Amino acid sequence: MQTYFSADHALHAPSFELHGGAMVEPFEKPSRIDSILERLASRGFDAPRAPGDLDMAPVRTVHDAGYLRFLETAWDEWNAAGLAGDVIANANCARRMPAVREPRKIDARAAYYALAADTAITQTTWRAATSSAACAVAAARHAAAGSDCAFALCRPPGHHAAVDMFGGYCFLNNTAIAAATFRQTGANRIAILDVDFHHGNGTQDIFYECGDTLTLSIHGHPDFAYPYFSGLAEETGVGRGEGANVNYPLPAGTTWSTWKRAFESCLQRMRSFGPDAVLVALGVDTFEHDPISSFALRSDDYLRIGEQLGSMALPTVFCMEGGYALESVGLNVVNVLEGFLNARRA
Ligand code: SP5
Ligand code: ZN
Repeated sequence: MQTYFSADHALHAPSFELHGGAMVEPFEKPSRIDSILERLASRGFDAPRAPGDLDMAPVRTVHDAGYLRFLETAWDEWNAAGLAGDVIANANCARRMPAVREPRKIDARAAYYALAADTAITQTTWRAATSSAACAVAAARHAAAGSDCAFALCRPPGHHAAVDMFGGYCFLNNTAIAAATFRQTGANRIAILDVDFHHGNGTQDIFYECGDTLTLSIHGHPDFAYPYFSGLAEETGVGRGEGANVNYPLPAGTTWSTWKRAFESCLQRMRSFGPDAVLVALGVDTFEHDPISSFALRSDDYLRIGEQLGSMALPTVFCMEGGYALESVGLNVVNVLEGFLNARRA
């Protein structure tokens, strides 16, 4: 399994995160990646390859043009306006506000494009976000070119990034960009399975009216879990996308036996959809010791996830999402990949 990885991920390293009424060290930080790289090496995986420069064509099919302009220039404009530190929204479009459109001033535009205040944009965030998406593009190309599978070690993550919103530590939706890349190579039907603890609201948003992309997400119920305002089972898609979005909101404390039932239902839905390729939004913040999440999967459970995905026998690209238990994130991620390869070899 080839890994794609860019050292430029480390260019995104905000100095704080607003969390539970305090400014804390961000949970989503560069050292998460070191733990995964170390584990890949110690388990004998091929050395990671750097992706080339990001091809913006698939990105433009996924994200709004004004949003991309904003992301690229936000910090410079913020700084030029004399604002302190990094770009962080202190307002959002909220219920019944009638003037939802892009305003003019940079702090107002940050509020327009942000879905939450947990995510800051630094001077070099754009470079990190594009390097992350480039890993997803390179992995999709590698899998489409006949190697069948690849691991995009994306950072920052992507699944909360919607057509025109950033937040949840995400800026560009890497799995959606990988799907657009697969489409450039002729794949038509694509399944995106999101196993991160948090609902993949961005991926759902991007493909909500699309019937050729099956989006599935297993996550903490929005009654208690971020991002709170999406992820219910009744969100099934609209128009041509009706029936092509599937949500599995699960209770706090969910262990393998419950999680596995939702997962097997996903695999069943994917089989009947008949995808040409599978993308996995691989978050391991479902781990029992994750500091910001509340499921209780164990390290061995990730082997089982990988095995079942491998048994689907479809071109598969894994894109890294969340997972914040630094001491175990490498083990858990690599367990998924090893389980996958074991099933493929069997
Ligand atoms: C990619 C990804 O995993 N993004 C997650 C973003 C979550 N940001 C806000 C989390 C708020 C969690 N509060 C939980 C309190 C636990 N003590
Ligand atoms: Zn997550």
